[in-house]
Amino acid sequence: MKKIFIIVVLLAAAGGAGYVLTKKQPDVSQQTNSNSNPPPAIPSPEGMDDSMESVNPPVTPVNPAPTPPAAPSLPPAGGPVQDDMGDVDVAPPKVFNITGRNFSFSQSELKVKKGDRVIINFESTDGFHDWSISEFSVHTDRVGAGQKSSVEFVADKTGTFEYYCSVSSHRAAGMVGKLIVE
Ligand SMILES: [Cu+2]
Repeated sequence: MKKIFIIVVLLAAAGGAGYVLTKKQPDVSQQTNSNSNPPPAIPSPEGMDDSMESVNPPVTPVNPAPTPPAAPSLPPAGGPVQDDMGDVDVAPPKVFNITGRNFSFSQSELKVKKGDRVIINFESTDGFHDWSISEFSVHTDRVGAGQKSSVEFVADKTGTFEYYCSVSSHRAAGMVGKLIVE
């Protein structure tokens, strides 16, 4: 009984070992392949000397770096130039489109700021009228129904001023409005 048991154990062991060996072989070959890679890496340390030498030259480029800080100072210099342009010439005028008829204006109150350039685009829709304001010595042409006339002036003083139609007794008839300069 013992002999048979031992034989069975040996056969099983041999079969198991053979199975393990066949399974391991491919693994071993793969490991050897991966192990063969490191050797080529050995020459790289020799290349290290070359790379080390090349590292030294880059030290000089580091000095030019301080120049960029000088660049940021330039944009502030450009800023004031834009401000000068914006303040003087670019301020848009205040434009009002007003119509007149017997006997009123389409708007009875206009508001602007002192120093504003004011443009009045006046059109008569009914009758013969104009748009006048004595304090600024300006008025549009007198125009009939369907006709237009414009006038431009600078509101160079503050206050509330009456604009009116200067034709006949239209002002007394109520063809008036208020220009408020703040
Ligand atoms: Cu009128």
